[in-house]
Amino acid sequence: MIQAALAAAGAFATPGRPVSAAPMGEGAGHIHRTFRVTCERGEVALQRLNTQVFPDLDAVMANLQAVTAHLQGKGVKTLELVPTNSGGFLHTDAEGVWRCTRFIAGGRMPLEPPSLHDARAAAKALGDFLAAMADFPVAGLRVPIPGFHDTRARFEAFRAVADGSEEAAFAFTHEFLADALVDRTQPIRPVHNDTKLANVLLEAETGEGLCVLDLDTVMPGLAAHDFGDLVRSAAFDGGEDEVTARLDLDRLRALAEGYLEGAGESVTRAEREAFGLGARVLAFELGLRFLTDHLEGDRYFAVSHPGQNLARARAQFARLRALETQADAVDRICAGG
Ligand code: GN1
Ligand code: MG
Repeated sequence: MIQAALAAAGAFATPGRPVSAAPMGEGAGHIHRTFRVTCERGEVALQRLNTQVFPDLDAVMANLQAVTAHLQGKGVKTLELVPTNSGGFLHTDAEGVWRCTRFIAGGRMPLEPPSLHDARAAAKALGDFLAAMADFPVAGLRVPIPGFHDTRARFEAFRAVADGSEEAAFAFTHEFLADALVDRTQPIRPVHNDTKLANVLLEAETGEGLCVLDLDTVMPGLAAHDFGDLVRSAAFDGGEDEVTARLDLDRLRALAEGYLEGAGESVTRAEREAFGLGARVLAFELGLRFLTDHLEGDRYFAVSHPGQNLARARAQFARLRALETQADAVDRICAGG
């Protein structure tokens, strides 16, 4: 795959000839394969795109170009596409479809689990993103993955393959969450939709937010989806497939303060008041998605060993349980109170 990445990099207008490639963000991204490619006069990030998950690459690329242009116009640091030598932004070869962006120097991933400082900085970067996208016309966004955060549809997909396991039984007791975010007075707006901590880059020197990554799922949605996904990923100790689910309320507060500081006036009170619920719904929804994928034979999320998606599902359900046990405090903190 390294050789394939190097060969594919040669099709892009890189800063000099590509010299070496190394996998990047391994274990963090479950969908595309990403490589850091060193060229004669600089570095790029090269991705082999997952066309099963994103069959409509036209929509993905149209959104990416429009969103990055919008952010650049506001002076917000964002991904910069590197064109191919023949002019477009995608290169197709026998290995698949490739995309290239400039390597963002001077960045680092947030600590795992995040320190209070990293949690606040990453959350602020995501809040800034919401605010910067607030005046982007929502109707101008294409929808590469329909129903991405349609929790009811995710539940029905689970129901169709459900087994008699303890995890499935737990999911059935929480069916009410499938419709919980519907019928609230929240605006449909441009949101990121995949706000896990690993999708934010911090400045290596200062630890402040540097760039929000992974813009492939920017679509119409709810602020509660973005805030909820951040909480389900960042407010707990333990990795995504570890069942230890200690909810850190101080970190939750840092996430809420950072996010609300970034989002500022662009977030309404009704939106804020749904943030705690958003965290529970997103933990539930992702648990359902992992469990469904496990029952379907790991067709969607990349796994390093059999049973990993089941472990990931258990971990999300454990997080949901922890969020429910302390729901009053969670709701108050998430709403900024
Ligand atoms: C996937 O692309 P990546 O790895 O950042 C998934 C998200 C999940 C996340 C869980 C397109 O995100 O929805 O929350 O895994 N992205 C897609 O780690 O399905
Ligand atoms: Mg993603």
